[in-house]
Amino acid sequence: MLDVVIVGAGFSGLYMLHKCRELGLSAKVCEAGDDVGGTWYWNRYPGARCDVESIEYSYSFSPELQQEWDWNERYAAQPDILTYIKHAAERFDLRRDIQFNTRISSARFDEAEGIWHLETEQGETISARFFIAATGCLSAPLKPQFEGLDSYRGETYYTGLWPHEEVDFSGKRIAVIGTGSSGVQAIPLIAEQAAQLDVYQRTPCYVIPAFNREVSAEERRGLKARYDEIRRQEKESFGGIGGVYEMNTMPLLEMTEEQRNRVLEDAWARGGNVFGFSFMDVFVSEEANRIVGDFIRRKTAERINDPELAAKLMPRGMVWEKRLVMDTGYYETFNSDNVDLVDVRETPIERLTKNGIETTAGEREYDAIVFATGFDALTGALTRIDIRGREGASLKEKWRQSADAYLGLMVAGFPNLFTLAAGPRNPAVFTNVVQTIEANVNWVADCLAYMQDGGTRVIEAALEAEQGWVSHTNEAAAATIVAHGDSWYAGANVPGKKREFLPYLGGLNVYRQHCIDVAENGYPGFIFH
Ligand code: NA7
Repeated sequence: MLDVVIVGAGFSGLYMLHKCRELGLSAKVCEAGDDVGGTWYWNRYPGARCDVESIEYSYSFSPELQQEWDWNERYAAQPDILTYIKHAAERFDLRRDIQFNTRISSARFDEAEGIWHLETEQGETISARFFIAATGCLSAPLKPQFEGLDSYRGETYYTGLWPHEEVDFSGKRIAVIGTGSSGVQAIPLIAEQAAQLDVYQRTPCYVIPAFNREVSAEERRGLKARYDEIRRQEKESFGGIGGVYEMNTMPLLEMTEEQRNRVLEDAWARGGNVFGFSFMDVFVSEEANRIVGDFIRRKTAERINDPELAAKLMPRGMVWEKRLVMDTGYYETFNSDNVDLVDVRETPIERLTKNGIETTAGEREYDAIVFATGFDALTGALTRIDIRGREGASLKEKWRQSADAYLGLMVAGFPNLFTLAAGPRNPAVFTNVVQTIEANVNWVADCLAYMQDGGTRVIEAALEAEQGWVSHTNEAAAATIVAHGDSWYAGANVPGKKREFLPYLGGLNVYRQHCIDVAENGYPGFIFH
């Protein structure tokens, strides 16, 4: 029997394994894919890249790794991130404890023994004292249930389950359904190959230019020289980013109009999340939110030649109500003759047919349909496993009522199960996720060391503590103006899922410190046996 079984070999699972080894615990990672990488293993669609500066979207726990690795672009592309994760796996000799091609189908906590028994799809049972879910927050792809889905005879692709072989769209008629981050990243590259590309848009997102570029050797040297400072600033920030560029911290509403325009233009010119996290009053002030929204709309309109098309592509809701999207050439793609927009709010999709897609405006034929339709975020990866805690209670059933978790790390009734930046009530999706992962892994490792020292074998979240944390996360969400939208943050994209705002919006800086305080104060809210 193992001390620890970790599910998932992405950023979080790999670091957790490394920490378990440091503690002298026997640990194994079970991974459904045939290699490491997690999100970056599965999401191989054209154009996939991170939207946090790579120098920051990377492990900080090893100064040596930081110094030896070269990020050649501001925002690394998926193949480069995957190469980095593979390098980390080799560098820390992690592969020998990873079992690939192993999808966990169920997990049962044996109360008498204090042991988790995990069952794989192949029928193997893996037992361990601790079950650590490193399953990712956006890792359960959603397949929309269009009528006739199975009758369509052309090729189908899901951005979150992209084939490993190169997909060639040259000369083909393609439909892309979905215009979140994945669609927005993939569309310009698919358009370059396709004879005809139709983009099916339900909700236009706020899209900020990434201004991705190469990072010169000299610039890299400069960044590496101040890595400690960059990491320190990340730790002090709301989103776990901000160390590379100096961000505006002054509320928009306290600026003169001239100042405001200068700061908005300046942040826009630097692009990506520098813009996204430069105006924190968008989270709390409708007026500030409208100013930033109008600014983005003005900039967006300048990028699209046809005003009628621009009107359809224009985002309308609150900024940050859905995740901001970073693009490279997205809107310009619509200026090409071979690209067309289908607004499915105007002409809804009725069904898929043998040859294509039928909307209320008629049928269009395609050689391939790309579904960029998102994920069952924050709960899906865990509820797709039949997880049973005390008295055989089902996690899926519990979360059907309310997706609760204490500190976004443990669930009452499910002893010795930790979730790493993977479940509800955790700030991960509003942050540089690698930083949240490190905060969670370090906390769990410290907790395991505490249990080793104290000779305790079982830890669980007390129900009252969980409810207290859930109330706190609800209050943090209610204190903003962005938590009411139809977003995957609130489960709105999954038919039948309870509508509740799942992430913690209090900021990674506040969250990290709170978790540290809980540990330093002897883990109030946790019960040890
Ligand atoms: P998202 O952001 O959930 O985007 C999914 C897109 O697919 C979004 O535009 C949806 O429209 C659209 N969608 C979903 N179902 C349908 C149906 N049935 N019909 C039409 N359109 C549909 O997922 P992504 O993969 O792009 O990005 C997820 C995160 O991964 C992202 O935030 C980054 O952190 C990385 P909707 O907005 O729901 O109206």
